[in-house]
Amino acid sequence: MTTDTTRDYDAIVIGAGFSGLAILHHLREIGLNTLVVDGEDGLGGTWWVNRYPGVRTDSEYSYYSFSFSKEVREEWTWTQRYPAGDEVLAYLNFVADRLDLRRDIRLNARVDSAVYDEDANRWTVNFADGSSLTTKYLISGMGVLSQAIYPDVPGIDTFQGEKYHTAHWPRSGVDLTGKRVGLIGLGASGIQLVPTIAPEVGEFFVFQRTPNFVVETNNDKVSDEEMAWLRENYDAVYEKAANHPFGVAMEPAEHSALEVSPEERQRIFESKWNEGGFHFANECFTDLATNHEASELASEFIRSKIREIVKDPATAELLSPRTYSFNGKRVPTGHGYYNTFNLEHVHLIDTSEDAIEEITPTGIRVGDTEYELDVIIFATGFDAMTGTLTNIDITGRGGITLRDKWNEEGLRSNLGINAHGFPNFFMSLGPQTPYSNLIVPIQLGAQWLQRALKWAEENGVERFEATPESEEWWRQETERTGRMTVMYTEGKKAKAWFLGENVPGKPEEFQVYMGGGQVYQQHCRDVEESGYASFLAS
Ligand code: N01
Repeated sequence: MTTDTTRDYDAIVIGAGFSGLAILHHLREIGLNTLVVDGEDGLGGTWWVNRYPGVRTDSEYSYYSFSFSKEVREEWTWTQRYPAGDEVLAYLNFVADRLDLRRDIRLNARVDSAVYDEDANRWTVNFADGSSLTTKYLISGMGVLSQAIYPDVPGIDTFQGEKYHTAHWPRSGVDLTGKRVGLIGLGASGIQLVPTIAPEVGEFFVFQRTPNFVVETNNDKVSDEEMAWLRENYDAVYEKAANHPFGVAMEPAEHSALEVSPEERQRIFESKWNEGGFHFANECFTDLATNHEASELASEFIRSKIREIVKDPATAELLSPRTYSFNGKRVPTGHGYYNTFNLEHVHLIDTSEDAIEEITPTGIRVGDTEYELDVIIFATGFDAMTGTLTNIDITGRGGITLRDKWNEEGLRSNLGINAHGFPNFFMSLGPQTPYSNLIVPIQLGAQWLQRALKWAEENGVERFEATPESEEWWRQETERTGRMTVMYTEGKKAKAWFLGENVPGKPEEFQVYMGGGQVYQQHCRDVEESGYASFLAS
């Protein structure tokens, strides 16, 4: 990196993924001298880093993209309904080229820390190579699922075979042909990996602690006609996604699952199951995420599908969640997932009661049984939402880091955008932002920030910072809405990252806002219309 340490920027954005690109474009439009920095040697953020076999979107192509650039909309062509990782990465590179973003992106520039200087009202950003830069506005676009974690299992470092984490998959690929492979982790990542690598591995041991409700996508090619239609209707599609609680361009359901006849319910479940993916989660009924009884009906439907697909009844039962109901965890999409367990060399190992006790030099031990392995794959997830922000020292006023603040006060932010004590520090997809197709809050967040900073610059506002009252309000609102969902069903609560429960020692708090993306956007507009009243603007 050829960092010029004398340079002072108007804005520095950490992270060159969807967030970094959108923010760079929007801040340039208002004349701010903006630099995006990223520790990796390629742009793309999540899509650059997550290269495991089978990685792809679980939102559909039509709304998994920016809508703000007419050029990009006109010239880019998606080929699959659920684009693979390579295709999304190619899209992001296309965006960077088409919008001429590269000249303000520095790669191989890993940020170690950032410190606010109150007297100068400047942030100093310190890089791993010892260099530093200063900026008025510091913006995190570091991603919500970027800080990978490994399981807390003894002996993890003793394994003598090959070890991979899905989030750090070698770019050169891995030859698994004929090998004895063990997989730990069956969230969205593991579930995409399973059917993709199963055909090539010799023996496949899939260690499952908690089963998931997987909705199959029925992925398909995007036709020329579909792409032409999308180009004509981009704004309407985007508008629909922006008005949807989960940021997907789908029709809101009209009825409760409890108010229709069993026959009608079955018909609707079947038709949305066949449409695939999140259509099932979002379009069947209004209350599959908020009413336990309704969600149990959907759960039973999926369990019946698992029994239909998986030939061995004992395996089908093991794959069927019983301790929580549908939507109680983030729903993963499948690409032949359940069918994979019909292959003779694929073995599902239940670790729900007999936990993985140890990783040995030669394999994984569960109870008295040791599974000898050549390769162990960890798909064990992330320290979500806060991990990237607390893993480096972001030091605000009075020498307090974000990590210290959240450890001492609990998770606090104003709409996930900014935290008290951290003037002019903004977060794209900060904690307490919506649980959603993330492209929507990324784009709308970049546009909100553009207007807020334009207002600040035009009105001589030098410091922009959340009030303590706004943080308290948003903390309560995030908890209140989260607890209204089936994620929080008493006695049936799943252990999941959106409550922080996948990281030992992390307090149980809603990491994401569950009150709906469209409600969240209304709150953001209200703040703007109030002249940013919930921010200390001085
Ligand atoms: O991680 P996860 P992920 N012993 O935290 C298991 C997004 N995403 O990387 O459930 C045994 O969901 C753990 O078991 P349990 C998406 O938002 C999107 O898969 O705690 N198992 C679980 O099965 C997603 O939600 C896409 O019992 C252990 C797994 O590891 C988020 O990223 C694709 C264990 C972790 O699952 C995270 O998904 C991929 C142990 N000691 C990801 N420790 C798209 O499609 C952990 N586990 C766009």
